[in-house]
Amino acid sequence: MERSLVLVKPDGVQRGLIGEVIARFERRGLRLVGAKFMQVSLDLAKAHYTEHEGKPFYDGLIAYITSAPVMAMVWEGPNAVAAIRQTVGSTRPMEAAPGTIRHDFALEVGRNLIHASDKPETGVREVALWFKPEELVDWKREVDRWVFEK
Ligand code: DAT
Ligand code: MG
Repeated sequence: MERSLVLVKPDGVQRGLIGEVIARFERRGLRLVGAKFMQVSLDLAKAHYTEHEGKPFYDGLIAYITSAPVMAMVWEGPNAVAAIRQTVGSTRPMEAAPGTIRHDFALEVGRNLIHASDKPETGVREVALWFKPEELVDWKREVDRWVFEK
C-alpha cells in the first residue's frame, strides 16, 4: 500500500484547517497511519527541503515551515501519492483546480497550506524522515473492502 507524508503547514494550523484537511482525506477513503502535532526544527526543515536548496524562495520556505507548529501525518491507500496530490491541488493556488484544498483555502504559493509527497519514492523517504517506525500504526478498517478493491 502506497504511503504519503502530508503536512498541514503553519498557515493551515493557524487558520484552524487541520480538521478540514483530515476530513477530505478520510472522505476520499485514505487510511491514516500516523500523526503528530509538532514544531519543526531547522535541521528537519533543511533535510525535508534539500531539493530546493539554493533556489530564490528557499530561505522563505525554511522560515515559513519553522515559523509555527505543523500537523504531520502519514496517509496510505492505492495510488495514495497521486490521489493525495490531486486532492491537494497545484503548488500555486491560483493554478489549483476548484475543489482542491489549495484552491479552496489559499491564494499564494508561499502560503499554500499543505505539503504532500510528490512521488512514491519521495513518500518512502519523507515518511522515514518524519516518523519513527513505532510511530506508524498498521491497521485495517471494517470499511476497507468497500474502499479498496484488493
Ligand atoms: P509542492 O509543495 O507542490 O510539492 P514544490 O516541491 O515545488 O511544491 O515546492 C515546495 C514548496 O516551496 C511549495 O509548496 C511552495 C514553495 N515554492 C515552490 N515554488 C515556489 C516559488 N516559485 N516561489 C515561492 N515559493 C515556492
Ligand atoms: Mg514538493
